[in-house]
Amino acid sequence: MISRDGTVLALSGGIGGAKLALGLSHVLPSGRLAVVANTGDDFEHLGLSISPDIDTLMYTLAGLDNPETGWGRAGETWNFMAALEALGGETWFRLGDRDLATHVERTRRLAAGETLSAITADLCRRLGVGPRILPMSDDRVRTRVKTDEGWLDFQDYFVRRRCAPRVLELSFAGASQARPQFEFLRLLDAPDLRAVVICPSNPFISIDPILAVPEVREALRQCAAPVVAVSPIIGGKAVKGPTAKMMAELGLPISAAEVARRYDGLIDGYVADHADVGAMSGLSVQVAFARTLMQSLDDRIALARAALDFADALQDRRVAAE
Ligand code: FO1
Repeated sequence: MISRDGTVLALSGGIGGAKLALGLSHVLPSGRLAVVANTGDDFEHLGLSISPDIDTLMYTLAGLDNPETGWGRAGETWNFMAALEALGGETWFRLGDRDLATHVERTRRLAAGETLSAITADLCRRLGVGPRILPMSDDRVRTRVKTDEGWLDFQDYFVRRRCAPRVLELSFAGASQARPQFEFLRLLDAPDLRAVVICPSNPFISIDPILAVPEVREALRQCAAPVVAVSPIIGGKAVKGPTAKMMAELGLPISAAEVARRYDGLIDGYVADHADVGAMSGLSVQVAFARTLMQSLDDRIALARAALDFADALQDRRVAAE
């Protein structure tokens, strides 16, 4: 039986996803929120295993995140980068001195045979993160971007090349052999699941990798709880990052409705911004409108509440219709 005090499962990647995850963490008891993190952005760099979307979530939910960049830690120092530069090392991917500890410790524990899930759970415990952060899989999945300059690894495209190359196609290497993280699938099937919230992350590079893991799409379709997605597009523009540019390069209309159409069949509801009130016709899913621009903590909390209220209302309608 779906209940108001059931667990909420959020799917998140990147900075926008972490913002809504923070809002959800303020409106739900820790034990009632689990956030599935995209791991397609992960890569090996300087001999370190780096998981950006896990770390962005972990630092954000721990209140340690750098508010200017959205990634890495607040109050960072950059002695390691400066020393590496002096030695001619690669410094295009910025690793702060405190952030470095996370990568060194994760790399050590992965090499010792621990799973990404176990390491993440322990780092979260040590950093005081209440909600569960679940990698989408403990198997290796890597987003690769086919551009007009050939195939690029994700961070090469996103950071080193600053998303400049034209995107022709995305692939998620390893996804077809990856197993969904064990708790992720169990939660989707749990009778007390209250809702699934797809955060306003970039659908192509943050959410699609999660959906590419076998059984995830089917589990979302079969999910007894309402699945609600929040639009990453406001008034034809992306809030941050390359979503709009990618949509243009992939020949897609840059609109909140287009993203809703891409989730069609997986979601029961879609939260779009008030700016798109006139632009959401012809959709098969129910649409709710809210302020989806998250500038303050209150914005994050209000949007989290709006998404959960909408999911609860969808569930009530389902029950009434039965
Ligand atoms: N993004 C950048 O644009 N420049 C960086 O130098 C950079 C370093 C970095 C270090 C650790 C980390 O967890 C994330 C970092 N990011 C950086 C962000 C990262 O590339 C993106 O957040 C995700 O991969 C896409 O959402």
